Amino acid sequence: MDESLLVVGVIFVILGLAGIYIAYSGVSDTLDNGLQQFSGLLLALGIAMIPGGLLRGGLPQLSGPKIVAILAIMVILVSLVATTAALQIGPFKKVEEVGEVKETPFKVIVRIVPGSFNPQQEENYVPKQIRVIIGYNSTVIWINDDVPHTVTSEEDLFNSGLFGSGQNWTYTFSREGVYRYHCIPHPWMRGVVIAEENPELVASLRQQEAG
Ligand SMILES: [Cu+2]
Repeated sequence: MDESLLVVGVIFVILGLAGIYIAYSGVSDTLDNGLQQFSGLLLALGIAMIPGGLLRGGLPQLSGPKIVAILAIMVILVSLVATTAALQIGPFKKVEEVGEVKETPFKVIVRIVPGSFNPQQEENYVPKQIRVIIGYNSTVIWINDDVPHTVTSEEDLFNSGLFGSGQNWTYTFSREGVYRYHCIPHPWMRGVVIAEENPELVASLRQQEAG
């Protein structure tokens, strides 16, 4: 057994896991990507080192306080990972599927009217407020007839990026909620999508499609 290799491996695993959990806890948006990659690398290195450390020079003798301590640490780490996986928290948190859902049979159009770039003009997103039924008409198409604009969620749930005159951007809402949005270059442009459930309506639509 090569104790120093084993200890370094365990330390790498601890640091790697800590980094991954910190990155997924949402402490810092800007750090996240780099931290995730670096931590993943540390974790992989650590995991590769542990068997090397354990097995170098013959099978380990499972006695002595050091090996017991290292085994205890590994048991704690494995249970931590298993618990968070079971609870679906931290890195196991499910990714929101908003935006990856199928377009609905009916669609609602919001126009970005000419002159929207002008803060003095009241009309920009027309209509400013819409109500949609999830699965029925919750696919919304923004059609731009003006200079480039964005459709950007106040809560970072969606962002069209800039799209120019004559272009459009489509987004399908799949969960109930009040979705406020604005335009990044022209923050006075504001709109809201109210998405509601109506299971009866969606069910009758399915029946029509089937029949
Ligand atoms: Cu704009």
